[in-house]
Amino acid sequence: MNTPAESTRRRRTGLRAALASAAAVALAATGLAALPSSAVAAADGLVVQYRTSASGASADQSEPWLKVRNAGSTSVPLSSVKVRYYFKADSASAAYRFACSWAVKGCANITGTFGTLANPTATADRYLEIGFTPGAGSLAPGADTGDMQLRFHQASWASLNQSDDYSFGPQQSAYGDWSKVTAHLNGATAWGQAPGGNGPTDPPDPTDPPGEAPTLFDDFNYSSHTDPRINANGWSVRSNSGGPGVPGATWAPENVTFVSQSGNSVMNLETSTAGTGASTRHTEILTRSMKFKNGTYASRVKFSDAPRSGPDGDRIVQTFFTINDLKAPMADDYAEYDFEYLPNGGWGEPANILYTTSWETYRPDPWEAVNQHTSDARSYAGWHDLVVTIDDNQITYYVDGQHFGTHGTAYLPERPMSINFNQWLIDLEGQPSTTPRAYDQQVDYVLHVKDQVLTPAQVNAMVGSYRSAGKTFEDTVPGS
Ligand SMILES: [Ca+2]
Ligand SMILES: [Ca+2]
Ligand SMILES: [Ca+2]
Repeated sequence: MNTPAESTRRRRTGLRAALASAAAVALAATGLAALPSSAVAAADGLVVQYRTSASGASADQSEPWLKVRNAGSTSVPLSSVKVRYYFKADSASAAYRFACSWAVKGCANITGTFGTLANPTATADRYLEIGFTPGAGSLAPGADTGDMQLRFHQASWASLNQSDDYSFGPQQSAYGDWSKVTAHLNGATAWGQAPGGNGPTDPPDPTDPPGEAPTLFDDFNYSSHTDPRINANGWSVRSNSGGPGVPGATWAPENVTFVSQSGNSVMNLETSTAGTGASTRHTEILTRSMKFKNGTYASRVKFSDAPRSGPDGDRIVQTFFTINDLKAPMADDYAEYDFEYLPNGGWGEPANILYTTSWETYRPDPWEAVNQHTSDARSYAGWHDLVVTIDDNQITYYVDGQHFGTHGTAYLPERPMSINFNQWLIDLEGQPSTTPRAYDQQVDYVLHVKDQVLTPAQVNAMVGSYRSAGKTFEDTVPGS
C-alpha cells in the first residue's frame, strides 16, 4: 500500500504523513504466507473470544464481536496484534466495508481491512483483519481488550450470506473462546486455526496476444537524472517535498542514477539517511501523464534486504505502482495498484514481506482503507519480474511468472493512472543509529500494453523483441 499525506495520496503529494500510524497499522494487515495450518496457543500467547448478535444465515451485516486476552506473562502492545475473521465472499466482485460500533479501547484505535486468501477454501476466500493503533495501548498479563463490537457489510448493502463463513458461529450468543478466529503477534500466529489451503488459484487464461496494441516500453537507457530524454519521454524525477515517509525528508533527483550492466542500462534509486528527517533522502520517478488504465504492467526490479553501506534495519519500502489522485475522501474513482517490498518489515510486520494491493479508495482521516491485498512474508532480495494485469473483471498479480494474487471487480480502476517507482523510509524506528546508510532499488525496464492481458511469458517475449530491435524506448499510448 502506498500512503497518503495531505489530501492527495502518499507518494506523490505525500500522503503518508497524515496516515502514518493508522495507515501503517491498517495496511500492514496481511501476511498470508505466515498462516500456519495448525492451531496454536503459544506459552506467551493470546486468546480470542467471540460472540455475535447477528446470528442469521443471511444478514444485512456480519457482527463479529471480539475480545483479545493476553494469556502470557509479559505485557503485549496491541499495535503488534492482528486478529483475522475469515469468510466466504458473496461474489468474486463483492466489496465490504468495516465499522466499529463500540469498543472499550475506543473505535478510533481499532482498524479493519480486508484481505484475500491466496489459497481459498469452500468457507473462506477473504478475511477481515483487525489491528490497533498505538493509542490502544498495551495488554498486561491476564488483561483483555474488553468488548469490541465490530461489524462489516457489503458496500452495496446487499444482504450477505454468513452460513458459509469459516469464522461464523451463530450459536455464540455469549463470549467464549473461539479458535476459528486467529490472532497474530508480531506476525506469528498466537491463537486459533486458519482455514487450510487447497492449492494455488489458477491464473486466468490469456486473451489475444499483443499485436499493434498501444504500448509504453522504457529500458531506462539514460545518462543521468538530468538527461533531457527523461523529460522528453514523459518522466518526472521527483524533487518536491512531502510524504510518504519520514517527516522532513527530501526527495533527491540526484540519487536517481543509471549504470550499464553488460550493455543493459539499469536505473538505480538510492535512499539514504543518517537517522534524522533532515538527513533522509527518498527517491521517486513517475510518468507525468495519468493515461494508463486497463492492460498489462510489467517491470524487472531488484529489491535489496540490506543497505549498500552502513547499518541495516531501516523500515524501507521498495515499490512499483500505478496511482491517480484522490479527489475527495472515499471517492470511488480513486485507483492504485501496488507492488511494495518491505525488506525489514514495518506497518506492524516484523520482517521481510512483499505486498500487492488493489485500492478502491480510502479516507486519510480518520483512516479507512477499501482495498484487497495479498502478501508473502519472506525475502525477495534480488531481481524479480513483476507483472500486474487489469481487465474488465479482475486484477491479477504475478511475480517471476508465478501467480501471486487476484483481486476483484470492486477494485478495478475508474480513471487512468500514472506509473511510478519509489523507495522511501516509513520511519526511523527500525534503526535508531545516526551512522549514515544507503539502500538501492534497481529497475531494468517498464512495459505497459494497453487493454491487453499478457502472460508473463508474453511480457518477456515482448521485451526480448524490443531489445532485438535495438529499441530502448517507445510510447504509443494515447493521451498526454
Ligand atoms: Ca459468506
Ligand atoms: Ca476506485
Ligand atoms: Ca534496462
